[in-house]
Formats: sequence, C-alpha cells, structure tokens
Amino acid sequence: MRVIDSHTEGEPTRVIVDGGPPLGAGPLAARRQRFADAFDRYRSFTINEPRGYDALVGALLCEPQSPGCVAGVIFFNNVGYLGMCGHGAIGTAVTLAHLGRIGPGTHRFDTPVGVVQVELAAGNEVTIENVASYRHREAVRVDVPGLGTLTGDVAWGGNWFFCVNDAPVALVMANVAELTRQAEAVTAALKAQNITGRDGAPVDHIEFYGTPSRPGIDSRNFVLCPGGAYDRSPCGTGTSAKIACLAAAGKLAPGQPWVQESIVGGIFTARYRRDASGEIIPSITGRAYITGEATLLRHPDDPFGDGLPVAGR
Ligand code: PYC
Repeated sequence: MRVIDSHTEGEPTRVIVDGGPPLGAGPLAARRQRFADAFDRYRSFTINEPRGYDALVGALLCEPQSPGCVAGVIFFNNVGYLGMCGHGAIGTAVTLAHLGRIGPGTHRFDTPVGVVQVELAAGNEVTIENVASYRHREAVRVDVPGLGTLTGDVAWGGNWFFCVNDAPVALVMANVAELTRQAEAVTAALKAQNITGRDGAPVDHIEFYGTPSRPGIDSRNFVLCPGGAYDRSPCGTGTSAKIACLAAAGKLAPGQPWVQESIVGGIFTARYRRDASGEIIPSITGRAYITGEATLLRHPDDPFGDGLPVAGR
C-alpha cells in the first residue's frame, strides 16, 4: 500500500494513494459501509500500531460518484469511520497537489456525507467549504460522574459534537490526560442518558472551549475524537459545529471570521454563508504540510500484520 502523510495544523493525515480496499462503485456512504463490513482490516493495517498511532486519520482516495468532483474520499481512524474530516480534507488537498493531480484553484471532493469544496491557495493554505452544519439541540444538561452537571450544545459539522463552552480545567498541554479522561466521561454520560444527534446518531466527539492564548484569536479548544485521541488541530468539523452554534445563537454574522485555536496552538479561520434554503455552510482555512511518503508492507507470517487492537476499546 502506498501512502502519503501530512499534518494539518499539527493533526496528521495518511492518504492511501494505491493498494486500498476494492470497494467498487456507488455512493460514498455505501462504499464506506462496505469498507467497514468487508475490509476493516485495511483500516487497522493503515492506522494502528505498528505502522501508525492513535492520532492518525486515514483518507482513502477513490473514484467520485457526484459530478464535478476530482476525488472521492473516505475518512477513518483508529477505531472506525468518519463522516467528514476537515483537517483531513485540507491534508488530502495538499497531498493531491504534491502528486501533481490538482493545482491552485477550486476543486470538489465527494464524501460519505456530501460534496465538499476545497480551494487550494499559495503557501500550503487550503479553504474547505464543508457540508451544511447545524445546532441540533441547545443547552443540553448532562450529569457526568465526577464532574457534575455540564451544559452543552449538540451540533453537526460533518460529525456529531457535544460543545461545552467552559472547559472543566485549563486548556493547556499539561492537562491533556485530565481533559481526555473528562471528555471520555462526557461521552459515556451522553450515551447513558440517551443524548444523541439526529436519528439517534451517537455523539462521539467532545469539544471543550476556553480562553485563547493571545489577542486576535476568538477561542481555544480541546477536541476528543472517538478513538480516544485528541485533535491536534482545531478540528474542521468541530469548528463547523461551533460556528453553526454561534450562528444559531445570533453571535456570529455570515462572513464574519472566527479564529479557532487548538490546544497545541494550531489555527483555523472559519466563516459561514447561508445557502438558498438558509442552511449554514461553513468554510475553514488552515495549512497542511507533507511529512512523508511510504510503502506499507505486510509479511504473510506477521502475527500482527493487520495492526494491533486499540487499548481500552
Ligand atoms: O478536522 O474534522 C476534523 C477532524 C475530525 C477528527 C479529527 N479531525
């Protein structure tokens, strides 16, 4: 399998450019399901130890189905599959540029949750226009053992998020283990209290917000992903969910920039427009850099050839 690695504002992406699972044709959502049902070992082979690590997000390039798209992309991580992935789409755009498959300008990716536009600019900067995003439930109270009652919004930005305005502890790297433990407790409490996204979808990403590190930045965040890793970037789908909540609360106007910082200091600048039906269409700007090109190998006798299981899952 041939892969190209990059990072987007600190968060890694591994794009499979050759040797991925044979998923056939059809809608991207159906192909993602086929990936999960019949070829999941490709996911753990690519992402999990010994070839990868928990923070890595995979992107499988495939033929698009929607007209006008340059590529189809299915995102996955150490434990499963994502709807969309903002940092991953930015990393994929820079990877395709590295391969000479796209140049500066506007392109479209087909994903399992809809078409995403990417605009490749100079200096490794990419702006994605994400799928329509929305606040699903406002000011939901959840009782979290050990933390008390937390209030947050349930929002969609291409994945489901629980957005908590006041982080339980300061958003500094020294607190990552504690923030991870707390966010895991929130995920468990949401599940136990049957707090879901639309149609009962699990809310599997937790976002805590806090004070930014310097003037000119609107907010700092910590985002816990479903496999237990935190997002080193400000999370493209999470930032989309955040600005959908701000828009719904009348706190951010169309076109107004929102500068979101991650716990490691990565920056996304977000804005939104309303489409003809009034839906919120976020755009997210960030930078990605290629970090490696590799051929991943599997020895037929390797007892751990398909990757290790993820601890605690
Ligand atoms: O940037 O949307 C994102 C993302 C989701 C999970 C990790 N990053």
